[in-house]
This record gives sequence, structure tokens and C-alpha cells, in this order.
Amino acid sequence: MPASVSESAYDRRRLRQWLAGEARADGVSRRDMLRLLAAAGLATAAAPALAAPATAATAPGIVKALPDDRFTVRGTNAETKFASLADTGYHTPNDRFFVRNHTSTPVLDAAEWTLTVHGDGLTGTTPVVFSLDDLKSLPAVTRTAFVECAGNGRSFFTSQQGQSVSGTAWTLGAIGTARWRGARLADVLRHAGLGHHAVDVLPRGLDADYVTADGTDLGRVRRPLPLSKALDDVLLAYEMNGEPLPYDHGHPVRVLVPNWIGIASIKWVGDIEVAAQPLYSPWNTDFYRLFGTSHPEGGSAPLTRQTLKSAWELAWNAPLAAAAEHRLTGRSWSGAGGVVRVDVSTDGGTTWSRARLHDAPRRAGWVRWSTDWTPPTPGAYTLLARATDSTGRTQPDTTVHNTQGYLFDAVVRHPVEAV
Ligand SMILES: Nc1nc2c(c(=O)[nH]1)N[C@H]1C(S)=C(S)[C@@H](COP(=O)(O)O)O[C@H]1N2
Ligand SMILES: [Mo]
Repeated sequence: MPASVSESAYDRRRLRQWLAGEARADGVSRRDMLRLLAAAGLATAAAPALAAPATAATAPGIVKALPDDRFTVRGTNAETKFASLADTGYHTPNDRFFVRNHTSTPVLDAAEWTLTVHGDGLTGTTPVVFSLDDLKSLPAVTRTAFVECAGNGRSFFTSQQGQSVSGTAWTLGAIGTARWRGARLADVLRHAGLGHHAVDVLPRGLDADYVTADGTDLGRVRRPLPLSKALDDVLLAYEMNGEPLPYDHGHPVRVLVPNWIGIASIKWVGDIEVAAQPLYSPWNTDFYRLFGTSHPEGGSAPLTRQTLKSAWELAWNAPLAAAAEHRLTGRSWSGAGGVVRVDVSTDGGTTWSRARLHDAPRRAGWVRWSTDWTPPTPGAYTLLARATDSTGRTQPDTTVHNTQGYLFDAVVRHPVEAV
């Protein structure tokens, strides 16, 4: 064996020992060690165990802390690292929940906040104004639901399918599941005097106007919601996991539209137009439709329900000790119904087995699962997880391309490194 090969094998073993706390690196910065690990193809998932000051990135306009071990900052947005969910329960703690901001978080005072409901779909002609106390005097409803960006998983169109798409290059962490508490939008609309001719409602955020990269001002973030959905299971939420809504997630009140793409759940809602005619905004015309050669000329219908996905609670290229048994965990979810089955493969899709499910299938929620695995020898492995939901849909091998990279649902190939 050429000396360079055995030296590199030894170096890998030494790096592995360092990860396990069995090697010293006095006088070498942690950053340099992480660089060596990356260069050796050993990722840094195990490194947080080391005593080192936690570092945090900042995203322009996000209020909460974004520590490096929990978030990846992408422009004005922060993606949750799926590996950091491994020690959380069913609900995503508020301090780990992803943030998707078109502009920046407005810090609003709950005592000053009001919601104005207006439009020709109301029986009266004057707007009806609600304070937070008014909303709280209506029956309170608690619902567990995920919020997931329509573009979650977008980067895999490129990395797995070789296709180009526009938008934030999320991996799988643009999702979180919380317990939301608030008033029913249906109750608020009825109190405001819902007329018989109303067809669409248009909630609008109090954050700044959204200006596109080419300088076009699209106005406030807003997206029409058909009345049928508005009256079904939509909340005006003022609590998230038992706390007042955090600033970044819509304080003091957001719309919460279970199962639908994240954009429907307008944060920092300030007014809701109730219209007797169908409404449009850039968020249901240019954005959030499927465009591309496999879709109708003018685009698909506006997107509503989320699709089906699975994610491992592991870092990309996570190092795992070879010849040792690991309990690998993950989560799967669907906007169409509960996840009833998850199949997993640890050999790139050659053989499959069923993962143990730890939650009952739950509409609007995810299912936690696990599988035990002993990597036989050191080397690179590819993990796959494929979910099936209660409607019988199963994650496909590839997702049909659309130019904005929405609704990626294919099985993701997750590399790990047995060391
Ligand atoms: N007012 C307002 N509401 C908004 C947005 C926004 O930028 N402004 N982003 C939307 C998008 S695209 C998503 S995916 C979700 C993200 O919710 P979160 O930041 O609480 O995770 O909020 C939606 N509601
Ligand atoms: Mo989104």
C-alpha cells in the first residue's frame, strides 16, 4: 500500500478519535479541526459535543438567536437543522422553529395591535376592528399543526435532479410543528358580519412592503384564501407552544392554515379583506403556482396543500462509528393525511425495511420514526426514507420539475460516513 494511502487512513482514524474526545489538539483551533474533518469527508455533526463556545449567525431582520448548531441562515431566512430536532419532542420548540421572512420581523406591541376586517363581502359597510382582547374573548381553540414553506427541499431539485430552480435553497428544515392557540377565523368573520356573497378573504401582514430583486414593490405580503378553507380549520393564533407568539413568528397574531403551504399562514396580520369577488395577489399568481415545461402554459392552479416528505435527524455526512449499533431517527409528514408507513434503506436503496413509527398518523402533524443500524465497515453510506400517507400516496424517486422549486416530494438521498 502506498504510504500516502495508509497515512490518510491513519489520519481518518485519528480524526475519528478526536471526535470521540480521545485525541488532543492543543493549540489547534476548533475551526482548524473542523476544516480537517471536512477535508477528510468527515462531517462535523459529532463536534457539538466538544466544549467550545457556541457561535451564532445573524440574519438581517430576525430577532431571535440563531445558534449555528440549530440554524442555517439563508438570506433573510433561517432554516432549522434537522439534526437539532433529535432531542426535541413532538412539538418544535419556539427557539428552534425555522423563520421565513420576505423582509424583516416587525416588533409589534400587542397592546397597540388591532385587526381590521373590511370589504364588500361583509353585511355592513364599515370596517370592524378587533383588539387582541376581543380575539381572546372568543372561544379559544388549540391545534397542533406544522408550518412548512412551499419551497422546503428546493435544493434537491439541483443536487439530486440536476435542475435549476429559483428561490431559497432550503434542505429539509423549512418546517416546524407547534401547538397553536387562538380564535377561529370563522368566528371572527361571523362577528364582523359575513355576507352571503363572500368568496375570498385576503389577510395582509404588517411587515414592510416586499420589493423584489429587480426593484418592483409588490406591497404587503398577502395571499387570498378561499372562504371554504377560511371557515374550515383556520386560526388567528396568538399562542405558540403555550407562549405568546414570538416576534419572528407573527407577534401578536398570525393566520394559521393547517396543511397548506406556509405562505397561507400570514404573520403579523393587520387586516383581512372579505371580498365578494375572487382576489389575486402576486402570492397566488406569480408565486406559488407550478410553472415549467411539464405544467400548463399559464402555470398550475394556486398551490394549497403541502406534499409528502421525510427527513433524518442527522447532519449531512454525519460521522457514525462503524461496527456499532445506532438508533437513527427521523420524521415524515404529509399535507394530505397522516403518515401511516415509512420505509428506510441504509444501502442507497438496494434493500428496505420498515421504520418503527412512534406517533399515530396525524393530519397536519408529522410522525416520528426510528430504525436501528450497524454500519458494517467504515465508508460512505446513503440513507433513504420513503413515507406513505393515509391517502395511499408514497414519496416518488423524483419530483416533476417546476421553475420555482416548490413541493419537492422525492425521496432524499442522505449521505453519512461510517468512521
Ligand atoms: N406577513 C408575512 N407573513 C408570512 C411571511 C412573510 O414574509 N410575511 N412568510 C410566509 C412564508 S413564505 C412562510 S413559509 C411562513 C413561515 O412561517 P415562520 O417564519 O413562522 O416559520 O410564513 C408566511 N407568512
Ligand atoms: Mo414559504
